[in-house]
Amino acid sequence: MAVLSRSDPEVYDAIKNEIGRQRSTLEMIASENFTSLAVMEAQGCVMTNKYSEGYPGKRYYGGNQFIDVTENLARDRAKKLFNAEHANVQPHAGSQANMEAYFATLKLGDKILSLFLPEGGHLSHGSPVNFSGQWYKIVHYHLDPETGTLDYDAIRKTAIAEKPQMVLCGYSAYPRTVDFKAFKEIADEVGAIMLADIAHIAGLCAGGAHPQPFPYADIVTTTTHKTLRGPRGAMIMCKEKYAQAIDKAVFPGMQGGPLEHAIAGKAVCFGEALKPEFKEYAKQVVKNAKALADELMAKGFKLVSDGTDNHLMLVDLRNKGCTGKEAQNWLEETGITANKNMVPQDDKSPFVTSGIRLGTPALTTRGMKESEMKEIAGMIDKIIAAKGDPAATAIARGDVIALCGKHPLYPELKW
Ligand code: DSN
Repeated sequence: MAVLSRSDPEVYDAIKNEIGRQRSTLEMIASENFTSLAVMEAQGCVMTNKYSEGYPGKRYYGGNQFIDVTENLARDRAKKLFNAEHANVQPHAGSQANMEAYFATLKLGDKILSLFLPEGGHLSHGSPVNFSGQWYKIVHYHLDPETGTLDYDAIRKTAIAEKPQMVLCGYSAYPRTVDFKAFKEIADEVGAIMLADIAHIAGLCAGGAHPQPFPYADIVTTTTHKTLRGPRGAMIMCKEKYAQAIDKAVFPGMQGGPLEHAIAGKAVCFGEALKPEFKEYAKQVVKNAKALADELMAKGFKLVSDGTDNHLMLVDLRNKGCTGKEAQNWLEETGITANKNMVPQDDKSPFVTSGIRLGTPALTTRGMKESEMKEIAGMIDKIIAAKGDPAATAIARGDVIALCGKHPLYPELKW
């Protein structure tokens, strides 16, 4: 960043400090990851200079011959990766992808059936403070209070009683495998569209570590930066019969000029995800999550659903005598980054919460395996037990720095 360091030292310093933070902390926010340097090179390129409203071969501006190459590569690779009939790689973010999918297939006021946000759903799945809760009628299904898992019979009964136009599966904090076939059967029974928002698990689906949503889903939305490990952004995939409506909803319906530098980054990410080593990464993410979950449970932590099948787990801290907010702060002081999270039947506010969500994608990208997960579970146990004690925090900080030192963020750069 030689040019930036001279032209804007303030921004340069902030970026340099962020590099230092990422190198010296354990990133356990389940929705975060580290892109490859190739993705970052593609995203930080001259394609940011270009206007390209429209789609490959049908643009409203001239000069798009090379932009078309990268957008076509991104679309074709996405289709191959997820066995999709159609892909639109222009959505800027996950919430926008959902908005565009609803806009393409529903009328304002139509009914969407989705998981309740405090039990693992997402704001854009019908929260009253989000556009989705204001423009559509929302009915929620709930996790089984005993098992903390999806109860497909109960979801089916709610669908039959409520007759939604859309049945939505896809979650921000659900640690178990999603049965897409069961959701499709429920949607078909009530004549609804089935939308799968696979933002969290996309990399696992692509890497063979979680079942794929197609051929069951009608529409699939996803971000590209979580387990999929690409640039920040999103995409929508769908059955051919929805392709035209989806494309129209994205442009000109909701967006203007696509971010073609981000689309170049998406193309590189999808290319990486098609390689055999991505399958190894995806499987290791899940193995690491299981190792971390098992070790935490062995140390007396209560996990929602008693474990995990995917990349994340929800720790219910009520038996540990602390809140999610306190745990997040104590962990952060030692360099372990995680987020407080509501747990089912939580009596605390979303700003306090009774749980923390932990994920393994970013640690896996750094090359960590089951033995490091056990070590990290031990650190988390000691940190929570010490309740912010300064001496214990200092020791844990040293342990985190030592572990980070063994797993460079970008070995190619010796970072
Ligand atoms: N904010 C994301 C997460 O952390 O799960 C979801 O969009």
